[in-house]
Amino acid sequence: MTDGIYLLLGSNLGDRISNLKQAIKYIWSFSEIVKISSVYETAPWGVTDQPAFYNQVLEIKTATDPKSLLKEILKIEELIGRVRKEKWGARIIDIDILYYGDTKFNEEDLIIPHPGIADRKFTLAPLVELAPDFMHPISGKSNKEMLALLDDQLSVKKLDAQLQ
Ligand code: PH2
Ligand code: MG
Ligand code: MG
Repeated sequence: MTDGIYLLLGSNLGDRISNLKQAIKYIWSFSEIVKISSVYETAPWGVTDQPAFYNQVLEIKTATDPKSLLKEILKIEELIGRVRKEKWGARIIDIDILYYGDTKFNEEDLIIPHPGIADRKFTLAPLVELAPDFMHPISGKSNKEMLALLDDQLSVKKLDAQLQ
């Protein structure tokens, strides 16, 4: 069992809250969810001409190795109804592996830690809520330090509790 496995959920199509909840329900089928962040409403990053996202980070515990974890995740995305079109385009659900403990993994279809962490407030804000002092296994910087260093002007707002 590896500690410190963090997943990022994102949705910007359909009923975003319900999509996140469905993902959480399916993730329970192969792992224990240890912590769940607030939901954040975030301006679209990369391709900006698309609806705002809801993003949320989970800490999980699982015996599933990284490659099999990716397979489970792709299955869940499909079950919820994701259709892949353009890179960074709108989606019902996206589930990304941010960290798998201090594991470094680099293959064509899976890179761990996720290479975008340090550049994206929509990822770092919920991540810092759960794990401010968790250290990036390559840069050695904590999530909190990366967020403080980041200059990303795109809006990231914690959703009111009654809307989550
Ligand atoms: N995901 C992307 C591209 N852009 N922007 C926000 N705000 N949130 C996301 O989850 C997101 C994005 C690619 O996966
Ligand atoms: Mg993504
Ligand atoms: Mg993805």
